[in-house]
Amino acid sequence: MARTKTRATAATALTPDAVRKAYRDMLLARIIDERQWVLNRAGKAPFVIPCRGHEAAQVGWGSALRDTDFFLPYYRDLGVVVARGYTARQAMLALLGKAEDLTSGGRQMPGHYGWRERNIITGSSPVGTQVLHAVGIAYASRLRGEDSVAATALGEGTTSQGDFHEALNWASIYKLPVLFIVENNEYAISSPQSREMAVQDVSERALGYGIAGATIDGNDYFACHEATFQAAERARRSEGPTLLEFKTYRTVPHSSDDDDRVYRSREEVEDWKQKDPITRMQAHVLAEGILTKQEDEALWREVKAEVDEAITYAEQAPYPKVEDMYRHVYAE
Ligand SMILES: Cc1ncc(C[n+]2csc(CCOP(=O)(O)OP(=O)(O)O)c2C)c(N)n1
Ligand SMILES: [Mg+2]
Repeated sequence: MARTKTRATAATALTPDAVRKAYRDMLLARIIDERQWVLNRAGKAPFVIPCRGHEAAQVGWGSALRDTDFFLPYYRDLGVVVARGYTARQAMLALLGKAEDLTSGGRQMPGHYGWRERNIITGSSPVGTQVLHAVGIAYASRLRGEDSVAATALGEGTTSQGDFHEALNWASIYKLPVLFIVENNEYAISSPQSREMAVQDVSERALGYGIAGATIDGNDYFACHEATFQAAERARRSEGPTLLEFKTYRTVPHSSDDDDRVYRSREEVEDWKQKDPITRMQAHVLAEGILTKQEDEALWREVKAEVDEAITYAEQAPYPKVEDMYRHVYAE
């Protein structure tokens, strides 16, 4: 199937309410992210893996699917889980390893999102394992005669792992209802894309498997949402998997343990900050009259207050009890 390249904003039939929610989710992910970083620098949170810069891509794909679909995000995908209903409180409880943490009762590293009720499947720390899990889940949906789609995300560096190629091969042979979503931020920690692969666009890899592939402007919420929605509809019609590449950039280091000054220039980072997905969405909602300037300012205050409250709540929440150490480890 042909590979397409989309860089323009797609015309979508989203209601003003849906656009407002998407903007709010992007903003919530951003503010949670910024505050988590501060908590790390203050010595309160051991490890943070930021979503900053990826919000349009993440909320874009996270909001384009149905409740009955399956979500296999990767560690950077805070925006995806926020779009599925994950709250600031849940994010802070997980970050601080508190007992009430929804994803693992305070046991997992931050960024390992799992939420059974919302069909969010937790990932493992070796990159790319979720891609194979998504294919297995899509195959199971097919065998059960359901019309659900499994969507998984990964970084562009992870497309050089064997798991990714095995997953695409199998999914393409059986035309499984699975979406492979690559959030291409040009780096795998310190390795630039040119050291990860010899192709310009990750979507070129779709050709080798005979499946649909597209490169999308990953800082454009509407383009990411539309591409995901259309790919999911094709999958539901048994037309096979799609490899979507969302070109974006993380404007901060890989993790709280990384120093990006050693491998990329400040000019490059500043250049990408000028293309910030939230500023772009904000310009859209104001220009379209979806929010007035006053309503926008009120929204930012509301979201910041929500995150402040979540931090206070999570800091006061109890840690898991020692007696609970083996819960969820052995059958009970
Ligand atoms: C199999 C494996 N190799 C290496 C690592 C260490 N590691 C964690 S994240 C990462 C970079 C992945 O880059 P990319 O796929 O582009 O995603 P990004 O972090 O840029 O979003 C690496 C090498 C790992 N977790 N698992
Ligand atoms: Mg990357």
